[in-house]
Amino acid sequence: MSTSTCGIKELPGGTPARDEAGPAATPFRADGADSPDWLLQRWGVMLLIRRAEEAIAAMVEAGEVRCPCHLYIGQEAVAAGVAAALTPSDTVWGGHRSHGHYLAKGGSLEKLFAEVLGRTSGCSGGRGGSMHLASPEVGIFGTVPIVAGTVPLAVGAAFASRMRGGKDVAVAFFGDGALEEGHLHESLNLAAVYRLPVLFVCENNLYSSHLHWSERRVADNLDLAGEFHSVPGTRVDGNDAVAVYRAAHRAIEGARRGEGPSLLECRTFRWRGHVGAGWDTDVGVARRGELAEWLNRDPLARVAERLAVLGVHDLAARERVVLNRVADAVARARAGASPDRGRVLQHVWAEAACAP
Ligand SMILES: Cc1ncc(C[n+]2csc(CCOP(=O)(O)OP(=O)(O)O)c2C)c(N)n1
Ligand SMILES: [Mg+2]
Repeated sequence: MSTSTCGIKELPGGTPARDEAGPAATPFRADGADSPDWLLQRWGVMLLIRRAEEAIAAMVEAGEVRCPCHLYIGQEAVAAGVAAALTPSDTVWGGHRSHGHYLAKGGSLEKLFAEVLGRTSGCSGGRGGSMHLASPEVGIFGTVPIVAGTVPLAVGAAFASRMRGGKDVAVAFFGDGALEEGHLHESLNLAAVYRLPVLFVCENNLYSSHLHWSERRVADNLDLAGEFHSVPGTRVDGNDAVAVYRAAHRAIEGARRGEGPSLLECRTFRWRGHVGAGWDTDVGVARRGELAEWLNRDPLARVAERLAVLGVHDLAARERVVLNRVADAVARARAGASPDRGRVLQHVWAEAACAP
């Protein structure tokens, strides 16, 4: 086996192992996901995520945002592709790198900026910051920085959906590092035993902080992580929104029909450092030089290429609309109030625990 510079192990002869990798690898098909409208809509979601995060990066660099921010830039096709397969009442659960999941599921842009700026108008009242996003009204039940922390909660939500006799599916987004947490495997098993409607989405960006997967594992086989627990897994090119959507749609509709959980390993790469606005480094440690190749696999450019083949070339006006939306939302978020210091213990203790 060899490892390509983009970090995907290749079989002899250059075939990527269990991967649909490679620009434009997904064939055009006569389904909704190859209509200009669908592609424009997904491109718009990905662009919103990217421009929103660039705005956050600028505020981090300026010292205006003080909470740790883990940027999603480069991974947008995963959130946008999966969200396209979800209904408003399906639930989404995330981790420390979840701005994209929040926006793709329909979370308010202004409330995201307000949250990272620590304003009371933030989606968690300005108390949570970048890593604690919630917006139950659009199905975002929580993002939590404890690695894999929300995965059992997604299984619980799927259990609740089953007990209510509903059709809602829960989606747990987590990274490749999260698959090293024991309770993630307990979650896979419980979901399989009860055939729960949950999709486990592993965003394998090849690194856990600055540690490459090959420093943490013997084999490149995260798509098989559920197999021992009887949860089927699929590896998909995570920079291809169409491929992600098709795989997620298949799994989610199966879960709705009562066929149980599945796991999607989406191969992707973050462009920025593990935390903060810098490019490619974590605590001063640079990665292995893969970034240049992954910049060429830009998920936005790949949708734009598909649109061009369908005759849609000029995206500039749409780009301006998104930029203006982001600028307006930042301005409104900045104008919000900071939390009152006297209320710092509010929401910390339950009433009964405080009672004499
Ligand atoms: C239980 C736990 N252990 C360790 C950490 C410190 N930590 C924060 S992010 C991270 C890396 C997670 O990597 P991965 O799951 O691949 O997600 P990525 O950052 O690549 O999106 C670690 C180890 C933590 N927050 N929680
Ligand atoms: Mg990772």
